[in-house]
Amino acid sequence: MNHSNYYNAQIETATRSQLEEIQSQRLAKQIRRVYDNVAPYRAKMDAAGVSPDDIKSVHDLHRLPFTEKQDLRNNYPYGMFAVPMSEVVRIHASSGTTGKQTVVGYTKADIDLWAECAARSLMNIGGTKHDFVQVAYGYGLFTGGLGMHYGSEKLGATTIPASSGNSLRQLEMFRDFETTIICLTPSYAVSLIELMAQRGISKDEFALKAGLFGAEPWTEEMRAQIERGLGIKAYDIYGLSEILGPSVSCECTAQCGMHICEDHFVPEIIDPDTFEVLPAGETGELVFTCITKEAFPLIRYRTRDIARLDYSVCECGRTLVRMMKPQGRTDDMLIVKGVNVFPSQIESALLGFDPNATQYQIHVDKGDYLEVRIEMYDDMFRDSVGSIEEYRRKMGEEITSAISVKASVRFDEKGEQARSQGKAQRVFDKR
Ligand code: DLL
Repeated sequence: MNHSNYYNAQIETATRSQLEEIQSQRLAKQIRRVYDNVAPYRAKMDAAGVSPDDIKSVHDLHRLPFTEKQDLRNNYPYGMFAVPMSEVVRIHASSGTTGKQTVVGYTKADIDLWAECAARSLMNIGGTKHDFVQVAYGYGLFTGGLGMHYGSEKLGATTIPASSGNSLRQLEMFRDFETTIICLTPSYAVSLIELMAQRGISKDEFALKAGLFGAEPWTEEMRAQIERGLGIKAYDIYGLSEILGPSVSCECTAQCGMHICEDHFVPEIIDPDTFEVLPAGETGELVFTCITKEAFPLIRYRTRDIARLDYSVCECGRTLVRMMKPQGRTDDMLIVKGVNVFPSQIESALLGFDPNATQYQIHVDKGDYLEVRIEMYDDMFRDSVGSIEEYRRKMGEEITSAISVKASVRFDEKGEQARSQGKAQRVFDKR
């Protein structure tokens, strides 16, 4: 084993029992802390009849009550912080689609552990201090920009704080600053690839080798498009503000699931209806417990993301559990004519049929009628896909068979749909 491949070899290659030992110690301490310092947690634990003394190991986790987004709203903005605000050196916030935004906070030590997780992510994909890392996630209350920025600096790479937007400048920076690693949302990457084609800019002008793409669901088919369009390896990175931001988990060069920083975040998979903890390998809602964070340590937080965990040792040598690509959020799941539909299923079918149909929207109207609107691109009907009517019919069939509910296809004019510079809005549910 070559330890120079890991940011923290001791943790990243620990045996399961070593990891559980570390997790258990940290969890017990954390539960005592939150019980003593966070009134809503104390109330919840008292109501559930659990005392901090009952929590001695990770195997006791299931005894603790869950935390949900509503708890954060009820205690807006700082009611669930576990340290005095004088210890909080930064806050971030996420708006979400409904209700008040969620405010999260970090102590100095929290920022350090976040930077380490983000540095691990970059190292997972072969990053070193010799890399030029262009961070094109938005900087600001969104965690993407500053999260990856600190990680890149921690790794010692040359960090380019581009933020998102200003797309032509992004491409100029790729070229002039000799960017080797990029960090941005997959939908923004698609917008940049399109701009390259429009401006006659070739990927050969760049020194890019890899990218960390996350903050929204994306499919294997989309990965293939991004890899082809930019001539790089495209890796998946996951996170959420409530738990940390980017780098809760990240793929390695094996591209087969994202290693969770389990020394900081203990994952569970539950059945979202019965709340029962599911056995390893089953698909369900991802739940995280923060065992080291000081300012905002959520316990058994229900992410609403649907995923599966794989505890087998990865070919990269890391033992940290891998979460498979989240299928989507329970909140984003559409129920159309009584059938559950994830937007990612539609993306897979769409790009499986036509890899260039990367600009699309999903519309559902009051009559439960599902329409996929695909933006036209140059030469769309020239090749194998056939005439416009043939394309519409075949694509409709592909999507219908993937989601088991009737879908129709409509073409939008080139340039009609809004381009993403961050998280793309794909679903327009008018019901
Ligand atoms: O999106 C943090 C982040 C920034 C992750 C940059 C990766 C890269 P939030 O804005 O709080 O935080 O949104 C979190 O986005 O619960 C998932 O539903 C979704 N999400 C994040 N990463 C992925 C991913 C950031 N790789 C929510 N695949 C999460 C699928 C993702 N969904």
